[in-house]
Amino acid sequence: MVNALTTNAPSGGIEFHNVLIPDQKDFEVKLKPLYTGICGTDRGEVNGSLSFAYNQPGYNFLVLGHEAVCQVIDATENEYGIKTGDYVVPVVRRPGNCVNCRIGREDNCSDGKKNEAGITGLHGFMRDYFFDSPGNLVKVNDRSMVREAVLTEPAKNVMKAFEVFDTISKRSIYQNEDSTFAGKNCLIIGSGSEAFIYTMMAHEYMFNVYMTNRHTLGESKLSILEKTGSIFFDYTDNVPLKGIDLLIDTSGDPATIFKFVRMMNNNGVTILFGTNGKAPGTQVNGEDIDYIIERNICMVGSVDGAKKHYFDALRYLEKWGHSQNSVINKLITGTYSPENTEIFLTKPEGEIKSIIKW
Ligand code: DN4
Ligand code: BGC
Ligand code: ZN
Repeated sequence: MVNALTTNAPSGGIEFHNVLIPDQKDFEVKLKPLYTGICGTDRGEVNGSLSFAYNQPGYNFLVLGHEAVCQVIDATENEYGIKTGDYVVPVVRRPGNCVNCRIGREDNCSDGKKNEAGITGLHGFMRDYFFDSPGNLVKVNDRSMVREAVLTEPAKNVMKAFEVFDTISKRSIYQNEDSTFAGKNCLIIGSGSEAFIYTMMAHEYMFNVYMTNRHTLGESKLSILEKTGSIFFDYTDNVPLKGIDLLIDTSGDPATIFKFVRMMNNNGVTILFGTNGKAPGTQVNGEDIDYIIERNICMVGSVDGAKKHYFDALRYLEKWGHSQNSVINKLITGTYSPENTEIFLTKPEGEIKSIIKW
């Protein structure tokens, strides 16, 4: 028996209780989650709006949790060098049999037959302990960053999305004559944890970075954003930029996305990342299509990330965490106990990332 936070996917609900999950001792490593993060995906599962979530076969519940940092409490010798006492981040996706899954790119799974811990068909990490295979673990070397390492999972999505951006921007000469992106505009729609991580990565590319939402932000979020060197605007009030070179959406709201697609510069890239199956539609007319075609604008979806993106994410988090104006620890805006299931139902004021301490 193990204490766990569970839902019944895809209909939803949330419970913290003692459940029976036989130990998988054939997996060499026993793990104790230290912190797990809560994101839009978990809330979608709990409120029943994440239609693609499903329980682990053989169970009438699903243990939640795909963002975690764990301590290894028991490991047998393994080729990955994962040892008892190590701090690790478990990967979310587990490969199926398609060609992308077989080459370690289950983030690009071709037939949808992969699993995602805590989301699709596999128990997640929000429980007292679980067993896993060492190949599914990414080691956190910087012990001063163990709490912040809970951001590795959301950050790996951002690393993958920028890899997609790199690939697409090879279509034409996209950078400046001096080979940088300096002076080009990146706009990020939404202001949750993924949006904040996107702003930091966009600065690595030397973009002018803007964030927008349909309302203004509280003082603390604004001050964190300002420290990253980014500019916030409430688009219902005014839009202070003229052209957009890289548009990243974390809202999943079609009307907002198309409002800004119509401001894209030639050869611009729009990355669709936010999911909101319940968002109302918007009208797209022939002029919008002409606008996209005539400017070679690319709209691309990006989901998940591969194991290498977890390593990239950890490297950037360490770099940002040790920088002079670091805001990394401020991205964690609240730490809760697993008994407090209300946190899944209502977003706390000013939330960037809420985490659970186990
Ligand atoms: P989140 O914290 O719920 O962020 C969503 C943000 O979008 C919030 O700041 C919302 O504002 C904002 N928003 C909603 N509607 C609008 C609108 N019409 N105009 C402007 N902003 C709006 O979630 P998260 O940061 O954890 O994740 C962002 C999104 O990406 C979610 O939809 C996730 O499901 C999705 N996601 C995708 C992947 C992937 O593709 C990975 C992780 C997450 P407010 O609520 O603050 O007002 O791999
Ligand atoms: C996770 C991704 C996952 C996606 C869709 C996100 O919250 O970070 O790894 O692929 O949800 O299920
Ligand atoms: Zn997540």
